[in-house]
Order: sequence, then structure tokens, then C-alpha cells
Amino acid sequence: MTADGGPTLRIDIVSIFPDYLSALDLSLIGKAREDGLLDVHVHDLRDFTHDRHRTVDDTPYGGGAGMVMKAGPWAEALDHVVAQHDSNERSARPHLVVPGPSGVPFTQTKARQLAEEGWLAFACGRYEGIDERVYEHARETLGLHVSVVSLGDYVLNGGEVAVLAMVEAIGRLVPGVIGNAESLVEESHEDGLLEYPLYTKPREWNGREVPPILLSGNHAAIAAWRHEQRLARTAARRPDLLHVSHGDSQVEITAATPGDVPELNVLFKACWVQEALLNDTLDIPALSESLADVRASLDSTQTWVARKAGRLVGAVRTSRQEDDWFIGRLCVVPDLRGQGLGRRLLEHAESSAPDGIRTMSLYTGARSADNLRMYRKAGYRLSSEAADMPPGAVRLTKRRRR
Ligand code: JD8
Repeated sequence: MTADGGPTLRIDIVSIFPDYLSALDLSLIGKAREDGLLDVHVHDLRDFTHDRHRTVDDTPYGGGAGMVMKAGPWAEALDHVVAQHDSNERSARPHLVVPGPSGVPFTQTKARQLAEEGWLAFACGRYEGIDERVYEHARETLGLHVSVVSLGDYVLNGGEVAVLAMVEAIGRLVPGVIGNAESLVEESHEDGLLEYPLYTKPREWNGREVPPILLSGNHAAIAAWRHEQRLARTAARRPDLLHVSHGDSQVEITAATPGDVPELNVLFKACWVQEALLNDTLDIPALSESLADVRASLDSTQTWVARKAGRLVGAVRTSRQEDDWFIGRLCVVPDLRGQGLGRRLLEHAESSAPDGIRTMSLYTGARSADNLRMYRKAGYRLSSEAADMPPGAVRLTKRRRR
């Protein structure tokens, strides 16, 4: 707990180069540590060796180039980290993050997920990597959640630089670390475009003028210019991020028709594969459903689709179960999440409820943190389990407002 009672993120880092991580004493992250928002502990892997040479590596079984990090020191180091648990801590066990070029990409979404944990442990490998049995020990003996995460598609010599980047990206998302609340609000529009160019005083420097529009005081014109700049920059540097949804067209919600079925099928699969990964289950109806099942569901439920510039960007369906209005399949394409579209679809589904409906209900994954947060904000609360619930799912309900 911090002085004002807020939660702390504990971070343990194990490395053979603990000095590499001294950069975490500096700047914003160093300040957050002083303020007690981050509690960072760096451990030297060699402290968990018992031979005179403090050996941490050996030759690979099966042959091949280079050396492999031995299981023994790693297991002892992780046992030591896990034993640091004290009753003040938010989590009983750390989530173990192992940087590696074969990991899942480290993204802003991943940073956001990891910032919600109470305790993270990072294992910095070197050489060719770590004996696979260390991961098994962490999962099976210590009961840790283990994520192998890659900083990006290029080759580093070890995990330390990746940990510096990840801790900075995660740390700044911990409430209180960035004092200026606006810095995070600014980012939260998250429309997937690159930033606009920046200028500061003096107005003329080395014969170069600031673009006159920025001095005009016309806020609407400035916003439009900046948006243009963002689009142009994104097109030039990251064309992979550009698509029709970046136009200024509005989202329209209409009743689904049979012509929507192929796209709906793809949207459902894309959305529920993510749910499956989050919740460790493949037993999700949306994943095993065929095109014909999706077609048939248009007759048994009311399905709504959201389109932007013709692109299918979201959906929701409703069905009546006595006096309950069941809302299902609420989904939004990944790149347009966090902009209120899910909330709009939810409100659309709610407002389509006929007379006689007394409760609204829906299912979501017990570990789908973003969904749970949105539903909670919309007034939904956990309710008793229904009979035929898919595993890993929870039921949420709210009373209809009259
Ligand atoms: C951890 C050892 C080096 C890995 C042979 C040379 C992350 N985006 C990233 N690129 N590289 C890493 C990374 C590299 C590492 C280790 C992270 C531990 N190496 C090895 C296997 C192939 N090289 C990374 N995150």
C-alpha cells in the first residue's frame, strides 16, 4: 500500500547483470519507486549457484550452438522470489514474464493487462535461453502463470533490455505514476493512428516557421489539421495501421440480414478466439458454430450489426427468456475497442427490449477484465450461475430501469 492507501505493483527481476537494471532508479519509474507505487527488487541469478565459478550455463543436450542456462540456479531464484510473499501484498504469487524472441508480442494491450496484476516477476535469460524445465517448475511446482513475451522482431542478446522497456510501459500505467491525468486521457482515444508533429517556442527558429495554423487560435481548424497530419504520417510510415474505419464516417447499427452472415461468422470467431485465450477454454459456442448455425441464429434471435464505411465493426444479439432479456455475442473488432462502441451496442440491445422484460442478462469470461469493467459500468452485477453455463463464464444481470 502507498501512503494514500493505493495499491502497489511489486516487480521482481532476476538477471546475471543486475547492474543493467539500475536505469530503473531514474526518471519516472525511479520517482514512482520513491512514492511507493512500484516496489522493484532486482536479484542476481549467480547468488543462487553453489560452485566456485558461480556457473549458470552449460552445453545444450542434442547439440547445437551456444550455451543454455541451467535449471538449478533458476529454480532456486524463482523459489526465493515466490517466498518473498508477505501478507500486505495484493497477490499471493507473481505472474512470471519471460522475455524471449519466440514470445507473444509485447503490445500496449499486454502492458495494460500486466499493469493490473499485483505482482510481476521477470526472468532475464542470456545465451541461447533457459532450460525448458524451469518453465515447467514455475507452472507446475510453483503454480505461476508464465508468459513468454517478445519485445519485437529483432534479435537481442538477453532479456534485460526487454525488461527495461516492459517495466517502463507497464509502470506508467499504474495509477499515480503519471501525475498528469491528461497524459493518459490523451492516449486513451486509441484510434490506432500515429501522433501529429509537435512544435514549441520560438515561433521562428533557424529560418523555420511553425505552421501558421497552430498560431491561429482556431481550435477546430487545429484539430482538423492535426488529424490530417496523423493520417498522412500513418500512411507513409505504418500503412498496416490504416483502414477505412479511420475515415470520419459514422457507425450505423442495423438489424442483421442473411447477407451479413459470412462476415458475422468471421467477427465472432475472431472475438471469441481472444476470449478463449484469456479464459483458458475452447469450450465456447461461438467457436464451434458453423456458417449455417450463424444463419439459423438470425431466425431464433434478433441480431444487430454495426458498420463503419461499410466495414462490419461489431455485433450483438438479443433473445427473450420469459421476463429476462438475454444479450449475447456482444463484440467489437479489436482495433476499434475502447471507443464506446461496445457500450453503444449494449445500449442498443437494452433499448430494444419489449414490454414485460424485468431483467437484462449476459455471459462473459470470468477473466475478461475489459468486458467485466464495461458491464460493471453499465450497471451489471455478478449473479448466481445459470444451469447450462459454458465453463469459465460468469453470468451478469441488472434490473430493467423503467
Ligand atoms: C531474451 C537470450 C538471445 C535468444 C539466440 C541470441 C525479447 N525481442 C527480442 N529479441 N531478442 C530477445 C531476447 C533474446 C534473448 C533472451 C530475449 C535470452 N537471448 C538468444 C534465442 C536465439 N539468441 C527479445 N524479449
